[in-house]
Amino acid sequence: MSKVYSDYFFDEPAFNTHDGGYVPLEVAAAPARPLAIPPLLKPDKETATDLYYTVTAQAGETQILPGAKTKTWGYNASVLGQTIVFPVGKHIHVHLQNHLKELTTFHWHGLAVTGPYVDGGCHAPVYPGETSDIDFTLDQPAATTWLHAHPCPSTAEQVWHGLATLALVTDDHINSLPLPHDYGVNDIPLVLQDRRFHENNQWDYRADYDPDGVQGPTALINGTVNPYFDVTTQKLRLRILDGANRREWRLHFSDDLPFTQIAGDSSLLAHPVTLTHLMMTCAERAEVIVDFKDYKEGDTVTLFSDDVPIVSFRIHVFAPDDTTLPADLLDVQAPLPDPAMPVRKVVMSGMDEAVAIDGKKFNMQRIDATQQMGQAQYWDVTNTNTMHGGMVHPFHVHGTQFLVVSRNGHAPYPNETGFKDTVGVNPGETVRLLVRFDLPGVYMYHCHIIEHEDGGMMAQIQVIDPAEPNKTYKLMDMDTLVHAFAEERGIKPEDLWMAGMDSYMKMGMKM
Ligand SMILES: [Cu+2]
Repeated sequence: MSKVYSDYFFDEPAFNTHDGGYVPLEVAAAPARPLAIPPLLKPDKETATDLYYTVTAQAGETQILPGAKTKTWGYNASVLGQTIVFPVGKHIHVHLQNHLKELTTFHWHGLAVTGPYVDGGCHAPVYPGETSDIDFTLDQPAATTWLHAHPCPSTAEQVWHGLATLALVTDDHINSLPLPHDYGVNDIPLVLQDRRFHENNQWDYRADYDPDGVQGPTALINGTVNPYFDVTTQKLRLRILDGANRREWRLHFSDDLPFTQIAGDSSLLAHPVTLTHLMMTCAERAEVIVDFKDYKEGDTVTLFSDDVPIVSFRIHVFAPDDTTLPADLLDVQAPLPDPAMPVRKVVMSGMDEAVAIDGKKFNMQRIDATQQMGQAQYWDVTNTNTMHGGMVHPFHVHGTQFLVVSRNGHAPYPNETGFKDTVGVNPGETVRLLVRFDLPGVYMYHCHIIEHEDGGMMAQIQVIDPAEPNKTYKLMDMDTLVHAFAEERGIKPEDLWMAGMDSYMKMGMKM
């Protein structure tokens, strides 16, 4: 057997468990329920070349705990959403509908699509009752990506309400591999989130607000508290998303059962990696294969985060499965950077309200950097926040899939051999990335502790198509958004509370 890694790789003193404001997970008191499996979203129409979907942001109520239903938001669902499948090469059309009472945006986290409108960041609001149509054709490796709301500075609150769902990019290569492919049976999404339930089983974002990231003591997996899954195959493929606003998940199974990671955020890994422990930072994805060959009907295998059980896998009769993973999963083609190109430096600093990128808070109207389309460049991303042990900032770039080249000059972690779009950066660390954008547009890059991005730990880059070097984009501004949110809520703009605004005001800065 190949090497089995048994550590979390990240710096232990920076784990969120050491935060002053850390909210530990609690063992769920609610009765066990079957794990909710988000249904696959049915296309409106499909031809040999084109695929049409409608995605609706909507409010609803969800029976999460016994008793009162919880008021939640979702995509084509009362909470979270339906899972969307995007085959590479097909021309995809998505009709976006906003049935909420406030504006939202539809951000495709991990998709290589043009910015800033199709990408769906803050520049692409869809107002209540309105619709928008986008279309794109993907040319990227198969991956587990996701859709979430991204309206500044209310991304964190909207995701907290439930606006997050998976989008699976598929291609012929991944479909040809001997992997579990039966969605809902042996190919299982696990969206990891945490919430605090207040009176009447409701969520209260403002009551729980923390500028370093909102947490709750109750783990929700695909929106299910205390879930179990009935295992009917020897092997499971788990597509895990850290969909929490702030929480890190340190995952391990009972019996320290080893599992094999096959994919990260944006592609398969170059080679499978066998682990007993896996830490995920916000917005990261991991696909792992779990082999239950040593278990029998009636056994239960438990998935833990730290020492709290979060999912029970109840083992049933299964047929023997002796398939083996290929030693090489993906031929990772690293783009060649121009040696004359300077290394881009990006500094993530601060904590609480003081968070910033390169000493500045985000401004929607300001372009912080430019890069030529198709040209690979090294980015050195540094986390200077080392006070009290510091914290890991998960750094995300829209519109690209990058490679992790090094961490403080050393090799990246063994499970960072594929393409990624989010990377956890330890305090005092510089992570070198190799970044190439293949499409033009304006793209945001930011910390994915969502309260940090709302609080201004975000910047934007314009990717320039040499064929259209002077192209400009209409960029949203905070005044327009604040007035729209206030009008939608029927209040004066000065009475509006939105999480990120506090961080600007406490620092005496204008958004
Ligand atoms: Cu951060």
